[in-house]
Amino acid sequence: MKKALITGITGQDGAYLADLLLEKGYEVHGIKRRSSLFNTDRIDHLYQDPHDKNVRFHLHYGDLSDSTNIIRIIQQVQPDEIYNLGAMSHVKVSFDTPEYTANADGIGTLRILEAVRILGLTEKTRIYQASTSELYGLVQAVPQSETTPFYPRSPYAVAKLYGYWITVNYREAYNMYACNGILFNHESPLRGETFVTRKITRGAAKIAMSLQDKLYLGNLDARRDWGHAKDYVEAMWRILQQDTPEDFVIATGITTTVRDFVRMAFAEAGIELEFTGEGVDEKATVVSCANPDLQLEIGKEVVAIDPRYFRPTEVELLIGDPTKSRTKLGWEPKYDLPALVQDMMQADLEHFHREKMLQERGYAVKNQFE
Ligand code: NDP
Ligand code: GDR
Repeated sequence: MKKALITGITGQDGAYLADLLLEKGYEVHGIKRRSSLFNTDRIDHLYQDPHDKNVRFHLHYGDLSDSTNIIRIIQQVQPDEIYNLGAMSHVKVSFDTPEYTANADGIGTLRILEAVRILGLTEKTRIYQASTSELYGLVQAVPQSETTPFYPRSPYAVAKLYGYWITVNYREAYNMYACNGILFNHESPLRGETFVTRKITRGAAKIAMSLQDKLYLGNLDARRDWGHAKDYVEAMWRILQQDTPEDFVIATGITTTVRDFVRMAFAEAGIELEFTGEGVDEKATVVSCANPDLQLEIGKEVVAIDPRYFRPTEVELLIGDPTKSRTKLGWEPKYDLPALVQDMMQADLEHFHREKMLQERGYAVKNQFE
């Protein structure tokens, strides 16, 4: 039985990847951080009682900023594959916590590679590094492929640039099976609530349920190449099953503005929007509502701009070239953007429908921090 170790198992991708590897018959080990509240919501369905026989899912406390802990866990698990997904992954927040981001996302990658080298596991253990389309940053050429030059535009992207190159360097210097997946944005109903797609689907669902008045966003002109996380974790696994270690771009090849994502999300709830105004004065109002159960006035302003969500330096356009992954990995995404938006909206509409019923019966308190 193959053993996999996943850092960042409590995150969006960690949860989908753990599902996939368990289905494939792996023994799966994950590193979770200690937190004052439970942080395992996304993987609770995978829990196996450690007292049972043949348990194939194990969690270890740890942190990418602690080398001793990383070395000890890798020594104990002796993994065939390591998926390094742990990271401070929010681009905007990385401007607030640049040093921590460099430590976790940059040096954290080095810690994994060094642990494998120190423990003499270079021939046994294959390593996947979660690299990102944010490396391309300021547009040099489109679509972006494995050979497009990088120009990172945030402390997050700069930290990930170190992670990318140290992975390449360890592959070349020590003959390790270490690969970068340069993944473009991928989303799902498990996406963190402050990334733009999930913020939009949650906002649209809450506005439809009259649980929220307005959704405040930043740059609506930004374009992203959005896919579904379920498809992208399959690509991660395929990258580690090749004969020779290489780096791959994983993307759909289609780019869409944030504004159009907003339109599509509201349309899933039967709400048609019209955008007017420019820059910070841009807003979206309701033009029609196909669902008679929703109490939404025509003309109501439901989306506005809050400059708080602008970034000091922005990545305006991402569009990936998936040719290499399609030809060499045989990877094809199953979800297109409309299917992704539908999946996310259905989940959030269901969630907030329940939430509304609980609030109306006095069983739930509105979370003011949302
Ligand atoms: P999430 O933010 O959902 O998950 C990040 C995970 O990393 C969480 O489990 C988090 O733990 C953990 N983590 C954070 N800091 C540390 C640390 N210091 N030590 C150990 N673990 C830590 O991200 P995604 O699942 O979306 O992304 C997975 C990886 O892929 C990340 O590295 C991200 O940068 C990268 N990536 C993501 C893309 C995307 O579009 N989703 C695209 C390209 C790359 P906790 O739950 O406790 O916070
Ligand atoms: P990104 O994702 O920065 O691409 O990083 P995010 O969803 O945060 O932003 C995408 C684009 O939307 C614009 N935007 C807003 N973003 C947020 N979060 N909130 C808003 O209110 C808002 N309004 C507009 C942003 O300016 C940006 O242009 C994600 C992360 O998962 C990284 O870890 C990963 O490496 C990259 O995707 C690929």
